[in-house]
Amino acid sequence: MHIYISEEVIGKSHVVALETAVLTHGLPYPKNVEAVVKMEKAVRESGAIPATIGIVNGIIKIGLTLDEIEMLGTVDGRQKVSIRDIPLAVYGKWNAGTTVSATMWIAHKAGIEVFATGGIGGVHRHVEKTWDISADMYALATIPIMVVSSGAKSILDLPKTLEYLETLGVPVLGYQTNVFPAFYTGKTLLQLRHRFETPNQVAAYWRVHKGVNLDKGVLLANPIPEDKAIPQSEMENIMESVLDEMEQKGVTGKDVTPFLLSRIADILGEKVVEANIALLVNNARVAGAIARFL
Ligand code: PSU
Ligand code: MN
Repeated sequence: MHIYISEEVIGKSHVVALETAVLTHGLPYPKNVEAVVKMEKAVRESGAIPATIGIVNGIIKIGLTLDEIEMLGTVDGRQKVSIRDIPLAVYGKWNAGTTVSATMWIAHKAGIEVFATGGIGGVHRHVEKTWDISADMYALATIPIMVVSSGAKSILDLPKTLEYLETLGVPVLGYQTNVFPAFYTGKTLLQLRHRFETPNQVAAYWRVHKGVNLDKGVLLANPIPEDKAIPQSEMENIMESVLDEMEQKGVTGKDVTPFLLSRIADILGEKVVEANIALLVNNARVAGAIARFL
């Protein structure tokens, strides 16, 4: 299958992949475009090359242009593509943003080793009823890429998400933190066993990780900058009502995550979008600093 790779990215080693489900389904326009542009800038400022990945008219692209980013952020009928949807998107000539699972798969095909996102998908709350577990878990278990994220989204069941990552054999490392961050908030009671302090240390770990050939990803958990964080209690106050609303409306499958994120932003307001952008940019910055050592 053909994957288009931009001139700037081709043949380079210090590249950071960026996803676009956050562009098509994670944030409202124009904040979505602003977020991607700021992430690319942060990667560059760290001394690496950003490779924003998405699907344009059925063509898988690594290194989108600004026009393509603007188009994907606005076009009617834009799709959210997870790993299983990639061939459907090519077949149907979709314009689509790629989730963590799809972006990891595409990035790996091009030899990219570092990837920045906001928060990965994971095991959902009420999983015993819904069986909703993100394909991001499966991708981390099968694709050797270093994923820099602010933990997993607070809409998820975080203890179960961590247990499942252990089951799947995916190492979870803290970046300057002893606890697993929860997306909008950096502080939780979920202890991590491994803490790294510098990009250089993480890069050194990554070289060993690759050498061992587990063929699994790594989750590097990087907390949101403290001044932008939203207290977990504020999130928990609204979670049950938002989940009830979702059940009443019959939202399922890949619509779940976009629905929950947008309802939380509706209820808690602008600061949620600002927090989301802040953590995305912070993850891009750290990912760039790690990629520079590769
Ligand atoms: N991080 C964000 N906003 C997002 C996402 C991550 O800050 O919208 C996206 C990612 O692309 C992730 C997806 O892979 O949500 C998870 O969707 P699902 O739960 O349907 O697997
Ligand atoms: Mn799901």
